[in-house]
Amino acid sequence: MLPGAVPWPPEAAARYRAAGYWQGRTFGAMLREVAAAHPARTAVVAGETRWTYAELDERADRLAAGLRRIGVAPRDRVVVQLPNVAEFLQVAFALFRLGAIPVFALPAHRATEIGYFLEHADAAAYVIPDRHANFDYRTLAREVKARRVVVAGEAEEFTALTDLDAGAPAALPDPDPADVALMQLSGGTTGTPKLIPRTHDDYLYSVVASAEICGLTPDSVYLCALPVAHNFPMSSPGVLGTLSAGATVVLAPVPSPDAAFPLIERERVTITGLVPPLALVWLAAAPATAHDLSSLRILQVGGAKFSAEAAARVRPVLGCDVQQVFGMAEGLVNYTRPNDPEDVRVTTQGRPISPADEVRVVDDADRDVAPGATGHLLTRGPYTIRGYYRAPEHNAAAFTADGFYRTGDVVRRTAGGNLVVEGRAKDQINRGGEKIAAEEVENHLLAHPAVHDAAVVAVPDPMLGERTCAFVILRPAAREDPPKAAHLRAFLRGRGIADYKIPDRVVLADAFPHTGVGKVSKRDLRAAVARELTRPAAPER
Ligand code: OOB
Repeated sequence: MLPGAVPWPPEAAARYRAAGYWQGRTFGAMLREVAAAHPARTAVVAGETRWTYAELDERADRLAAGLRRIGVAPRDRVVVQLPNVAEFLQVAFALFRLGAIPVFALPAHRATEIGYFLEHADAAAYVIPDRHANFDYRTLAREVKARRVVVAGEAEEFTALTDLDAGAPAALPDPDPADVALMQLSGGTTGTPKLIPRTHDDYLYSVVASAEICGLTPDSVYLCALPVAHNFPMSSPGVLGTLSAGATVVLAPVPSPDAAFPLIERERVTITGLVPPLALVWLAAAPATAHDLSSLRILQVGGAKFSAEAAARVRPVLGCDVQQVFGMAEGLVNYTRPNDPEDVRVTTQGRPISPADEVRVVDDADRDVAPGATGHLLTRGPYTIRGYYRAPEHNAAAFTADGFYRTGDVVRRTAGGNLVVEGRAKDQINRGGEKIAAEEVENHLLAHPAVHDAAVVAVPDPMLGERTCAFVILRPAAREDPPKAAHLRAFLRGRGIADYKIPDRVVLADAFPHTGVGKVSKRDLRAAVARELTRPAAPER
């Protein structure tokens, strides 16, 4: 196992192997097998690009050899920040084949986040598009210190992906299936995001089992509308599950109905996954669309709580089944099953993938609550990590001594064994599926010379579920001429962080309410925003 990653105890690993969950197969080998069985089937469609399985397989091999030539070695970490383009899959499989480890950043990440990933993972390379969504990633690459930069598109002074893809494929030894295949990012609750190492054995198990749960066959067509780097569209069953089933991946550049509905019609899409706010947008747009959406069988919704009211509208409006997906990049994924009764699919967030997933619902002292009662969700299993990468101190708090991951989610389990998400105990904002660690944004605010203290909390929002509100106490010297909210936002942007982390509201405060032990009471602050929101709106400063 890669140093810095936490292995499963040998006894658990042996059990997962003996039970057949861990198959000793790598992602590179999986693609090889599917390509041999269905060489001419379409693997991926993105814009005008269409690659068969044979083509994707060959492109992955050629790029693996090209990356090896410029010095990327097995176990090297490579930060990959690509949008929904076909090259995403080529790069991912090239790295899997090489045994190098992609660290999947989101297109929204900026210099501070990328700089941190490069440094924390000690990355050998950084892979970017030239431009995407009005942003030039080469400018970002110049800001951060990357050892090598590979560009999908116009490379300027960097290395062009097409140049690496030009030579002959080399025969590379298959990496160890028990070793780390990739790293996902944690939504996080701390000042710095955490990296989640996933092995071939564990991730491939979750991906193949997810494809099975969703009934994928070689005739399925999966539309990847969310950013492919995120764990949900990547693996639940996502693009990797789709490829494992020999089916077709369609990558949408953006998830709006304008972009997605024509693709559903043209490619006869059968399944897609959305976060709740997008599902609401689709539900609003579908009745008036001229596009034929009748091929759609399953609309997955996950990443944040989807209300029962909205879930109940999916079949009448879109003519397909809703599937709720409650997962986390750390591992555990719960699904409602396609043949579950309608009320289970509408009112619950489903049950775990695996019979070997252990789920506990506990009180504040880690004691199991009574059946059906609400408590903290702890989990352990064949595809849930035992630790974040290079984070021993954080791991001691984030996992129990016997290896359960503390999800920070507050849930209850129904008599039928399905989970219902009731809330959250972690200091995180879930902004329509995008996770924001309060502490991270607070630290950036504290860097402003006028800011004495800052507390970031969630505010309920009918569309996004939650938005962010930053409470700020100014230093006495700054109170005469206080900075405007827009100025503080611009300051945060200037710190090089993803746009979704910029607070939606900034409220100046004189003091923060405190809990009994002297910590800032976020609960009272949330109540304060709720009161503020019910007052007639004052113009924001
Ligand atoms: C997915 O993964 P992450 O790592 O971005 O976020 C995980 C957290 C969960 O701990 C929970 O707080 C929240 O997101 N969450 C949900 C939810 N799905 C995720 N909360 C309520 N209802 C749901 N359906 O978000 C993710 C990973 C794989 C599949 C699906 C989602």
